[in-house]
Amino acid sequence: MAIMSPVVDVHTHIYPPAYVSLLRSRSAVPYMRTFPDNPEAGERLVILPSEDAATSTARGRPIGPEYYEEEEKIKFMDQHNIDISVISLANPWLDWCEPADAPEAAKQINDDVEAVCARHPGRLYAFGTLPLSAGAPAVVEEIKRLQSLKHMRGVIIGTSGLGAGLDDPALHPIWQALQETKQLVFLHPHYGLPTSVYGDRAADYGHVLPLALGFPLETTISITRAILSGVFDTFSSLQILLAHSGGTLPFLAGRIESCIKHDGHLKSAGKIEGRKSVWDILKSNIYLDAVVYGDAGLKAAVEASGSDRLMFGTDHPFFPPLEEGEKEWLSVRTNAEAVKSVFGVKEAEDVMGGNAVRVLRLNE
Ligand code: 5CU
Repeated sequence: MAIMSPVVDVHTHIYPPAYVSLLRSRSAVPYMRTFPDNPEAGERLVILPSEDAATSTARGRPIGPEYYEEEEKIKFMDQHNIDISVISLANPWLDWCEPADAPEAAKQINDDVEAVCARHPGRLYAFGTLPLSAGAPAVVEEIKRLQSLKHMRGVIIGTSGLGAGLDDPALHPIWQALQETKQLVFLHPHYGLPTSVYGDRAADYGHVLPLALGFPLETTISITRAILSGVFDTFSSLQILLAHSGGTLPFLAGRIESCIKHDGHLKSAGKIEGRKSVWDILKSNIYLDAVVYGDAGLKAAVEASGSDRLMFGTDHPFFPPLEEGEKEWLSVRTNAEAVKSVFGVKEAEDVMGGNAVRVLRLNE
């Protein structure tokens, strides 16, 4: 009888105790707090400047134990038949942290997350957090230390890198260390696009424009800048997992490649020949999660990177059902159904877990 691969969720977040304490101690974004003049609002999480509206005591979004309690993660996994989760700190990580505080904060968060994983053997692994605001030497030190934590399988980073984006040469020692230690980089958006692009009526549409379009475009722009700057030519075995199926990279890869080939500035700088093409990079340096909520996006992803480079995810605890008490999450079902609809049995099994087990060594 064939042995089924476990179902693995590679895109699932947590705010561990050390991070929650930091958020509760702050009054500027990002922070967590209650509002005594509006107790029904409960505790709120405010992570985006646009959520920090001075006129509202119900700012941000409600935050409950599903964001920080490990038992809630396990309960969610059991309810959705997820065998293994590779948990990562949710945005905005330590991007905002004072440089002097960031190395210790990263260490505490990573130790917390490691302890959470150790309490659930075989069910939880993790991507570590980096003290990016502290600069490259501190980051490299934490990357090396992560190797001693048994459940760490890579790192999560935002699109700003050290503050100047992913085409910043100051990131090179970090790419080098990640390549050398064979740690997968999970690239995740947070900043979106400037709010002006959404127009005057954006607030009428809730969070739809920044989440549905801002996040994926942010990821697309940041990885394209990395590609254009030659990151994957210099660090040819660096591996990056892109959130939300690469934003729009799979769909736009042909256009990006064509724009490169038709660019006079790049030609005169001698940067068109001898580089890895966008298509080569998608097939040898990029993994994509399958968090794209539909067949069309998933087909673009598999066409670009191949079914062996796609991995199921949920984005838990974000996108919960709007109705209280619903046990099955629509967001999870939509992603799992798209995998079933697009792939045959063997490929679907790989995407749902087999690829993650292989790539992240979850059977060691
Ligand atoms: O709903 C949101 O804002 C988010 C977020 O902040 N991070 C994430 O991973 N998914 C949704």
